[in-house]
Amino acid sequence: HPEQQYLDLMRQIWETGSERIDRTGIGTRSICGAMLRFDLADGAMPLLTTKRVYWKTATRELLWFLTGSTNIRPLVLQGVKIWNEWPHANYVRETGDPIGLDDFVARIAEDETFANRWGDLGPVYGKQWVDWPTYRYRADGLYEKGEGINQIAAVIDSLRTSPGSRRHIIEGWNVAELDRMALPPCHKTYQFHVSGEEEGARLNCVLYQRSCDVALGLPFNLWSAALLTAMIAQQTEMQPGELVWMGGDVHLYRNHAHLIEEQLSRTPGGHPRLVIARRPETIFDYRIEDFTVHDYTPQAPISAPVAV
Ligand code: DHF
Ligand code: TMP
Repeated sequence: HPEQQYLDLMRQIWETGSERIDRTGIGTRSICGAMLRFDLADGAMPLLTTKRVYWKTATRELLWFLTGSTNIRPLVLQGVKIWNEWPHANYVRETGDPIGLDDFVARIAEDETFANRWGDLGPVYGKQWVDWPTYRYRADGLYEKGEGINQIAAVIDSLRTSPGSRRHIIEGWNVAELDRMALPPCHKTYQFHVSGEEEGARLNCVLYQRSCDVALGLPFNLWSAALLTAMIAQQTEMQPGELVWMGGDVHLYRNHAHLIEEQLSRTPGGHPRLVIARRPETIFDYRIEDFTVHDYTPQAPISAPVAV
């Protein structure tokens, strides 16, 4: 079963990873470098079955990236909680107001002005993907803001016009803006690759993830990368090919022991398959209702705290 790769990686890190004190102070076991490969043919998805993965939440996050938004408010209004901790921590740190997470999130939902000021994550994925900033140098040596680059639209364009190119890249790691981001991008580089020709063309994707929380983040990251590949394949009239995932610092947090022990005792089952109901005009026109997953009967969810 393709999911066995994930479980093997989890076991390997838990049994052989080196212990380190990380930025969050929780502590991890970590290995350097890992690779997973998944065949996406016929809608096959790397959606874990050994615990329930909230794929609609991950999908809403991906659609939010594609809007270019970096503010958590649109997510909050859809009930998506996965980015709430970072603006909350920032607010408490900057204002000294000891407001709890739930009250902070309620305020983001109710008060748009407050959300504009405190709900933003800085120039993270959404900004870099669809509006990477540029600068135009003037004759006098000063520079002014140029037009932003839509990397998503550019990749779709380059896949259509020169499928054989080795430059189909979406990059999140904008070095000049890292210090303004709540978190520098983890899933930072996507590269697309076309194999086969004409009707048989398949769209493959390599994702490089510099830092990977294997228990909480990776299940979402695999789903989203496969979904983005399927969407771009649909837009460019290709079939989804293979997803190759590569990790840099690949780790498990020490306080995820219960999740890890439980998940490693389970056996994968079933082959979840993605169906996209219609072909929207552009990559920016997908809606959550467009996606369904067949043959997904996961085992029980296993919750664990996210390290902030
Ligand atoms: N920090 C850390 N330490 N790990 C992460 O995975 C992470 N991911 C971020 C931001 N910062 C991060 C964004 N993505 C969850 C999943 C993905 C995610 C953030 C959080 C998460 O908590 N998942 C739970 C609950 C899902 C839900 O409530 O909908 C899960 O069980 O999958
Ligand atoms: P870092 O910036 O110190 O590497 O911390 C980021 C943490 O978040 C790290 O544990 C990796 C994890 N993470 C993921 O695994 N996937 C994601 O999509 C995001 C945003 C974070």
